[in-house]
Amino acid sequence: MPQPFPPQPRPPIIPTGYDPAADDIFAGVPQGQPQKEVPKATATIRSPIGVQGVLTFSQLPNGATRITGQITKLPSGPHGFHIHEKGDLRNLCGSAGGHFNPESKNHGAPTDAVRHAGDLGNIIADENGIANVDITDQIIKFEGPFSIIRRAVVIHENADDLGKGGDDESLRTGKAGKRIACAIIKEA
Ligand SMILES: [Cu+2]
Ligand SMILES: [Zn+2]
Repeated sequence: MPQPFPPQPRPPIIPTGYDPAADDIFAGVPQGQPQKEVPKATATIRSPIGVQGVLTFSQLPNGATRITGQITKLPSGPHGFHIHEKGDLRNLCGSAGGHFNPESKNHGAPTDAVRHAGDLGNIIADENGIANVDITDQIIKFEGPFSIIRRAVVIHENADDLGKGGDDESLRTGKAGKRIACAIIKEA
């Protein structure tokens, strides 16, 4: 009778890269304290047709900008929502100039690579005319060439077509129609 092979002793399994000296790297680092967003600016929306609200612009730990707030007394439905170039609200927001566009690009959606820095898409008012705004954007900043400080935030009468309207005007403005409310973005 042949003898079965005797069981071989197994070598101990040592994960590669394990270094006992490196297993306490979190000592002394405060745990469970998420970094907070920092409020940087506010804009108090006003309008000849009664649209109003306060927007807060904050900087997130990853460098993105978050815009939150509630706008009331809007016509229900979507409304183009942009940063315009100049902090000048005269002529019913007309003096605020065009969309903030430091790179001379075409108009687009906030998620497009080709967009104006000021292109923040649409806000949507419910049947009671209330829009709860919560937008996080990677492009607009609080300093440098993409700074929105002392520029204008503008709400339009109609929906922004996000540059998909198929004509030149869509690539310039999104054809969102009249400006119905605006505010200057002021450092908090
Ligand atoms: Cu606009
Ligand atoms: Zn635009």
